[in-house]
Amino acid sequence: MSKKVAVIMGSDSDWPVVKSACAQLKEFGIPYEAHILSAHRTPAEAAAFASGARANGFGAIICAAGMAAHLAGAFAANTTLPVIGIPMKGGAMDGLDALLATVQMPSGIPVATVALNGAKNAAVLAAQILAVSDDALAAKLDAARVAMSEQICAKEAKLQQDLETI
Ligand code: RP5
Repeated sequence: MSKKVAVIMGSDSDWPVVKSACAQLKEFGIPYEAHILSAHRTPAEAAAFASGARANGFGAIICAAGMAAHLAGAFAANTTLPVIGIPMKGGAMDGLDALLATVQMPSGIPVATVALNGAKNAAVLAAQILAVSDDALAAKLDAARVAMSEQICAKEAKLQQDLETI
């Protein structure tokens, strides 16, 4: 039975961005759960979820939050599963505050932080973490890389064609 990924967001307002992480996990065939849990508004529920995550079959946790973005750090404080933080754009600083709050963790409690609104990369990184012990998933990741490479090669060929028409 493959491990699940937990996709946690601090607010339903994060969902339009976070859903692309769920879509990517689904594309890889990775079981996942998505939940709204807040480090500030539901701290006890967030801590309980993080504390029980390993026993409940999760292998990685994605946490998306904006502004005073303590969600990923609060999860990392309560589990030794890998935690991937998505700092969300928005607010007065347009995400710079969330980026720093997510990435600047104290020594010993890491959060692997992706780009602002980097939901797809969060899912790919979670997949890569699970693929360390899952050869079938590793093969899917390899196939995705090949497909990506082919797409870029096709775009390069089209660019060279367009250049001849200038
Ligand atoms: C964070 O505050 C959430 O993750 C969200 O990105 C931001 C704003 O939340 P709402 O006020 O839209 O619920 O905790």
